[in-house]
Amino acid sequence: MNRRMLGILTGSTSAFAAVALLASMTAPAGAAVPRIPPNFDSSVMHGNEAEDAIAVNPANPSNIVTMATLPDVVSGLFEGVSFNGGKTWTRQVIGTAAPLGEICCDQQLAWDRFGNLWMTYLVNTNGNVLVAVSTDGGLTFSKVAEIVPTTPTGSKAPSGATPKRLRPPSNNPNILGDQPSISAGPNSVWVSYTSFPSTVVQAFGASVTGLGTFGSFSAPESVPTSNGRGDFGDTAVGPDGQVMVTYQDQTNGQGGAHIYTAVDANGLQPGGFADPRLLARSRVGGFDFIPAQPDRSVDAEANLAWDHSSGPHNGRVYAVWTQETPNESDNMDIMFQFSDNNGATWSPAVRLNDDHTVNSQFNPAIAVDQATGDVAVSWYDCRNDLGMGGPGDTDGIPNDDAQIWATFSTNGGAGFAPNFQVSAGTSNAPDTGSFFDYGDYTHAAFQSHLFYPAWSDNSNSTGQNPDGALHQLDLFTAKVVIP
Ligand SMILES: [Ca+2]
Ligand SMILES: [Ca+2]
Ligand SMILES: [Ca+2]
Ligand SMILES: [Ca+2]
Repeated sequence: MNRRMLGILTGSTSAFAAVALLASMTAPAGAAVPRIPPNFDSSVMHGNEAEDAIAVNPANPSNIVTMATLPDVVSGLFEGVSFNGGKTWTRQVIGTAAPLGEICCDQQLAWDRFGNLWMTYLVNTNGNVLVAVSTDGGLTFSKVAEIVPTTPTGSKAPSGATPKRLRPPSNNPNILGDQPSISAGPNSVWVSYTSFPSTVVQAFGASVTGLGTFGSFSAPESVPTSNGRGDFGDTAVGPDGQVMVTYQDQTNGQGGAHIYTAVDANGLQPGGFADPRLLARSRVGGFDFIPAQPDRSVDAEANLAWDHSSGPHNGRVYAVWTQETPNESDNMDIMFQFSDNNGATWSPAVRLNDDHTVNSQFNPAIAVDQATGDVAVSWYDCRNDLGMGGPGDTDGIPNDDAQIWATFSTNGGAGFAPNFQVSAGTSNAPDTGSFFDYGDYTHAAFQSHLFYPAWSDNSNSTGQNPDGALHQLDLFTAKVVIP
């Protein structure tokens, strides 16, 4: 019924009208727009913290862990650990040497139901894809896997494909994994990544049976037909252990991309991924430059979240991605779809950002609350930067200042709440003095009605940024209570 409703609403109305109508279904007229939640400066650290990861402990939703790449230093990640929902933090830099390795970048996090916090990352010294696990709420990590990306026979690099990792590995700059992502299901954990130079999407996983109890990681398997045209992917694990990856086929340039999903229906059992299915056609390329990310650029940043909550939408998988309308207009929007049949068919794409501007929304993050089945999405949003001053504009230039906005659905994605502002301040990536801008992605975590978006912020809205005067980025989050 929900999918039929979506079809009707999107069939004959503009995307905006559809979203506005959908929003009105879940928000009675006069419903209060959520107030901006208190913002937490998680990093309070010199230099820029960008490209952020966050996870929340299913067993203790006040235990959150944040991580950021450090583009200004040779190696290491910022890590913040909170046991009180972000009020106070244990802060450290990890991965500057053994045993985790000299971490370069591309860290992502996933917390499983047993309490294991999984992390994937890349190092400066080789092109491998690594996995570490924490069993103490994020305070310490142990390296548990180091996978060597493989190259299928007959592979050929597409013209102009360039790894987008922060820096190439020192020993083999031409053979490497890039853009890894990680996801935990009920009884397994999976990582997918792009293997360069063939730009094939590969995935590997392990069974998980308890806190600190898990099997060996599998050898990487390649997604059929992704060879030569897969990058900027994401990973999700379903309730029955099935695994989905998503990726875009345009690995460079600004022109646009097809976004695909592919499923390994039985996960860790023998048998690999089926042929990919087309999810959407985006006009966002692999390196699509916008005023808010003028040096780093953005990709379509397709991301997945799979409901294994045992609730009414158990088994539904959600996808978000970035559209640009028209091409090279910098009018980026956040699109949303879902599937009830492992990606065989998808609901029509609806636009989640409900602004009336032609400004950029980019780097979407999606998370399912596995306690309730609710779904929430956050993103960087330039809607309030018309270049005319005011709280959304730091410099009189339109569309280059970003805030964080979000929305949520309590009915499986049939309707969404009106968008609400999460960041108290307004950030400007060109002011950071860093080529990395906010990085390639951000993340959000959602557990037991608590939604924690993570983002990079140089507004210094909390007054704690040690480089506030230099407009360098700190890693922020906020605790958003979803009713
Ligand atoms: Ca484009
Ligand atoms: Ca837009
Ligand atoms: Ca501006
Ligand atoms: Ca900083």
